[in-house]
Amino acid sequence: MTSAPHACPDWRQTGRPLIMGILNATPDSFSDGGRFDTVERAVDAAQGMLEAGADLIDVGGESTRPGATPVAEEEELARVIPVIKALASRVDCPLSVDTSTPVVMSRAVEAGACLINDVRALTRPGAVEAAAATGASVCVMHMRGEPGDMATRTDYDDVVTEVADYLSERLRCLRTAGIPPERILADPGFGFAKTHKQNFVLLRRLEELACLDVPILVGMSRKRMVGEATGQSVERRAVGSAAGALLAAERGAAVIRVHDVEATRDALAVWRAMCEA
Ligand code: 8Y7
Repeated sequence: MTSAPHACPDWRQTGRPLIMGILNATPDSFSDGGRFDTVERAVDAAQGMLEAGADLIDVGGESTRPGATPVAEEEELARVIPVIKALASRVDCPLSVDTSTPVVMSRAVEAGACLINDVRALTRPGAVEAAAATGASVCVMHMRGEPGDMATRTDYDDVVTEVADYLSERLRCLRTAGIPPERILADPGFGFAKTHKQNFVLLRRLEELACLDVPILVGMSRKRMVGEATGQSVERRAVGSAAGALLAAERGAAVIRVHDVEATRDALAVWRAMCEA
């Protein structure tokens, strides 16, 4: 299949929560297949997620898991750009790039991405300018510190207010840079510098983020908050994650970032059937 890369939708008018499938463009430590192998597997994985009901695919080359080692810019480019190029020509859906690095943002959009998903909310030097210059959509997420130290930075008076205040400041910055409202998403950053309880307070009160006046993206998939609630290991968290997706959808989430697309799609289908009855 060859088709032009997909444009992003207007996130404010999707009419239903969209499912963003997670694609890790990180080398498989058990395989020595090299880059080509990584690209082919990424295309297969993306096609599988689309068949299962994903609306868009998020490609990331840097692990943001707590304690992960940072990836050099050249390495991040080498991981992410070939995968986005391959997906843009062979997979029929909008593509997102999970990065905080300005040059990766520019190159990924050139390669076919229409959304920049930045867990650091465009705080690296030059990131706002680079993102604005691409004309792509952006998702700004709340966190504190860096993946290495964020576990200790969980002192909030009121986590919901403080997350909203932070995001509100970042949104002002995006608007000042000229990024139009239909291209902006915000994310409370489940699991990033939050305790178990704070994550669930954020989920319960997700509707309060409507004050930001931008669509909300959430990512809880397979995270520790789901593991602690269910007692399940990371590979057995699909059901718990789908339950989390449902609770977020009910509280107004516009985009849900997940590993287990089929489980999420079915959970959302049951919720929508109820809504439409
Ligand atoms: C999130 C994310 C991760 C999230 C957004 C993981 C890249 C950790 N989590 N992006 N990225 N929101 N927007 O477990 O919650 O997937 S990485």
